[in-house]
Amino acid sequence: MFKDRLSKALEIVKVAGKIAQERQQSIGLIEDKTGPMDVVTDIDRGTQDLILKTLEKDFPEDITWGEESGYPLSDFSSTWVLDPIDGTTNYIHGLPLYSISLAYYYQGVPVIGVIDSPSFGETFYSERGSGAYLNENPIHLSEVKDLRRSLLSTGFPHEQNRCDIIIPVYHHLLCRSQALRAIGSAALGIAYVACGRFEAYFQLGVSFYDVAAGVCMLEEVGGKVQQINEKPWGTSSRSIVALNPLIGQQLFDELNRFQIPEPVYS
Ligand code: 2AM
Ligand code: CA
Ligand code: CA
Ligand code: CA
Repeated sequence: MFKDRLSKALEIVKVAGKIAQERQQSIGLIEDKTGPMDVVTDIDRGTQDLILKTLEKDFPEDITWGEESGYPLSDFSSTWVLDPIDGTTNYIHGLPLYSISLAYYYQGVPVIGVIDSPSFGETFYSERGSGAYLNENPIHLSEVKDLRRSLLSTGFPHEQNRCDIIIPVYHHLLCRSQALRAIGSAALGIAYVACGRFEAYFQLGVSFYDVAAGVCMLEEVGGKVQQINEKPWGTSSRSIVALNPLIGQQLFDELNRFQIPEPVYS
């Protein structure tokens, strides 16, 4: 149903990914948004511009929006949602763990997800009802059934109050899983759950544009997304647990011991 949109999205995200990769050694201006923990580069803006303008030309009836658009989004009826560089901090430090994450929402549901990881030559993508793929090959969840054999992944929140809440949870899970990683790109973290590298990705303090493409992909392979308080995930959620259902109950049994409050959208 969305084949034209998926193929255009794949084409332009890969072009933008190549440019981002080439420019990583010569980024230019790095500006603080709210402070040194929250920065934006000319590459974030340039990538967003290129992708959204291309989509606007081909699909003029669609709404297009990106993290750097500078205004809120409320209409998810036929809407492209872009995170032009997910993992900007890694990107400016020369690390390969960053991605371009593009989702297309139809009637409030993310139905296309594209996550490009140019450093590794990996493009993850999905269309609702057609499965999820990594470079044309179908991907699957892992078969690990035991939390103690699970590789969990997270993103550290920037905000002091969220750190205070989540650090004891990290400590608790470190003792009950195989290991815990923070890779610095929420989109990649969820794509890695969808392809079986991680059993779960969870984070306190993310937005829909960080995770929408990953949500589409993960649901396609039978994965689940919820808020950290186990309630359903939606566009206004500010936390996410993206997981392999085989360990879902075990992980929530541990998370629920902490009664972690869902952050208020700001
Ligand atoms: P960004 O690089 O696009 O800003 C890092 O923990 C991951 O979480 C990145 O994907 C980062 O996206 C995202 N993120 C978004 N908001 C965040 C926040 N308030 N604190 C920490 N990470 C955040
Ligand atoms: Ca950002
Ligand atoms: Ca992001
Ligand atoms: Ca970003």
